[in-house]
Amino acid sequence: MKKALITGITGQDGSFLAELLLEKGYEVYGVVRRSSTIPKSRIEHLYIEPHNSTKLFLEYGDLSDGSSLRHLLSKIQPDEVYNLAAQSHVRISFDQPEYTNDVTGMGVLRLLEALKEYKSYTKKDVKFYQASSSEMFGDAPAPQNELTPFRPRSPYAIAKVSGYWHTINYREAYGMFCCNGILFNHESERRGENFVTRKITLAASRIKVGLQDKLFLGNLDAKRDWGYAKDYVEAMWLMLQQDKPDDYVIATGETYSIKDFLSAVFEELDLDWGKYVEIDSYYYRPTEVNLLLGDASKAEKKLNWKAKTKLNDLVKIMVKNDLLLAKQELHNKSFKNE
Ligand code: NAP
Ligand code: F7E
Repeated sequence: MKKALITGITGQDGSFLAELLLEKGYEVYGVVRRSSTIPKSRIEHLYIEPHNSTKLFLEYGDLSDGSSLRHLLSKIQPDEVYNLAAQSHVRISFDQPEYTNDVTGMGVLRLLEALKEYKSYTKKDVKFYQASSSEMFGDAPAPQNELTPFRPRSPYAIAKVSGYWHTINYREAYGMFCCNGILFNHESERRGENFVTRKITLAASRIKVGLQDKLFLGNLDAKRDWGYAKDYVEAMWLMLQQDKPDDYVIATGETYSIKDFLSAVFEELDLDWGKYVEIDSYYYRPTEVNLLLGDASKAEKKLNWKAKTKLNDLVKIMVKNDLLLAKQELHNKSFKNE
């Protein structure tokens, strides 16, 4: 039975990847960091029907703590390591640039060093996936593919560029099986609530049931190539099943503005977004990435991977989930008032 170690298992992608690997018969080990709350809502369902997983194990560790990473490798002896952990919020990286660089950039180096050391005494070449990002392209001209030079425009993007190059360097310098997945934005019903898509689907749903009357947003003109996270974790796994390690762009090949996404969500709920949305400069970034549009033809050719979920279907999935949450919230509120 194969063993996979996932950093960032409590996040959006970590939860979908854990699900996928458990379905494939893997034993899955997730790294969780100590915090004052227990952020496990995205993976709790894996312990109950229909998953009922007895092959999912959580271990404490942190990308800022190299010794915890070395300890976990020797304890678990994984076949594959997926590094999904990061301070992943672009705007917040402007508020916390040093911290973001430490976790999102240096964290990759710490993990790769731990893997190199592990290889030196076990001779085992663990396969390594690095969660690289389309943010690394910044304002490089679209469409962006594996050959497009990076022009990062945030502390987050710069940290990801460093993680990307460390990954390639360990592949070339030490012959390790290291891959970069350069993933364009991907969303889902499990997306963090302060990323723009989920912020919109949650707010629009609460507006629909009368729990909220305004939604404050920043720049509505930026364009993103948005896919569905469940499709994208499959590409991560495929990269580690190839004979040779390589780097791949993963994207839908379609781009839409935040305004387009807003319209689609409010239309799905029969609402006019113009009546509810206000612009708040707080959400603007000092430097913006205006246009991301990925060309995933290499992944299509070599991994036989293609995005399955189009934007309208993604909107439907997210709105359905968040409308249900809003209705539950309303119900709980009226129940308490009785
Ligand atoms: P996410 O929901 O923000 O999840 C981030 C995960 O990293 C969480 O599990 C978080 O744990 C963990 N983490 C944060 N700091 C850590 C630390 N110091 N040590 C260990 N774990 C830590 O992110 P996501 O959307 O799933 O994205 C997964 C990865 O792909 C990230 O690296 C992100 O930068 C990258 N990426 C995402 C996208 C996208 O569109 N979603 C696109 C390209 C690349 P807590 O639960 O404790 O906070
Ligand atoms: O912003 C604009 C904002 O925070 C998208 C991360 O997963 O994908 C994500 O990064 C756009 C930007 O995602 C609000 O200015 C307007 O242009 O949802 P976002 P992101 O910055 O693209 C990449 C690929 C990653 O790697 C990252 O980890 O939406 N925008 N108004 C807003 N954004 C937010 N968050 N909140 C607003 O109110």
